[in-house]
Amino acid sequence: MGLLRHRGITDEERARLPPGQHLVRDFPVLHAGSVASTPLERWDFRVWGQVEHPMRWDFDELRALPTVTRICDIHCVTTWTKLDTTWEGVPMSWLLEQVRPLPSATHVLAHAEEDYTANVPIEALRNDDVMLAYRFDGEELEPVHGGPLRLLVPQLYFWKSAKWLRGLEFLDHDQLGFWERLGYSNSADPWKEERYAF
Ligand SMILES: Nc1nc2c(c(=O)[nH]1)N[C@H]1C(S)=C(S)[C@@H](COP(=O)(O)O)O[C@H]1N2
Ligand SMILES: [Mo]
Repeated sequence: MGLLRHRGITDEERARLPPGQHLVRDFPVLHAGSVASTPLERWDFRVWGQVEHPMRWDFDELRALPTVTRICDIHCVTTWTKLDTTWEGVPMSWLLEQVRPLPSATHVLAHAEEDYTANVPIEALRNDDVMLAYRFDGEELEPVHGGPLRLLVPQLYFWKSAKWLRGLEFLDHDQLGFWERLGYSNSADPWKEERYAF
């Protein structure tokens, strides 16, 4: 057992652990498939579907958009929780103002490299911490953690936070994402311990 494990956990930290979760101090890496490596010259980010203003940004354009920094806790369904993670990127509130979802829009399907997808209700995007994240802990987001860009929806189990994000599709219905089709919970609220659909 490493030194960190002996340091234990404070009452304040314990109170921030959703049911069935344990605290980690490192940053585990989890994904299906391989780390994406699309050259930045060919990289773009698109928003389409049930929106008034579909958008497309290349990498430089995306990096020139307004930014926000947020500190939040993240919870993986495999039971690890990491507290006080610092992220920087484009706030979802700003993006929603730009693209203007149509009244018919109810859900968003996040599209990542290699056909990874994750679905979230639009309401879940309205939380203040939600962003298109490209920096972590004051550094460029590492490729293994989803760089150059990942979705961050920390209120839901972390599989909804798609790494190597390439686009958001606004839908007038719900459509299950990669893990949701494989039996993970659709709603994915860690505080309700919504891990699996069955
Ligand atoms: N593109 C993509 N994003 C993904 C995944 C994946 O397999 N592919 N796995 C999800 C899962 S299950 C978790 S727990 C987090 C892990 O992020 P991390 O490796 O930065 O800790 O990424 C999520 N985003
Ligand atoms: Mo996960």
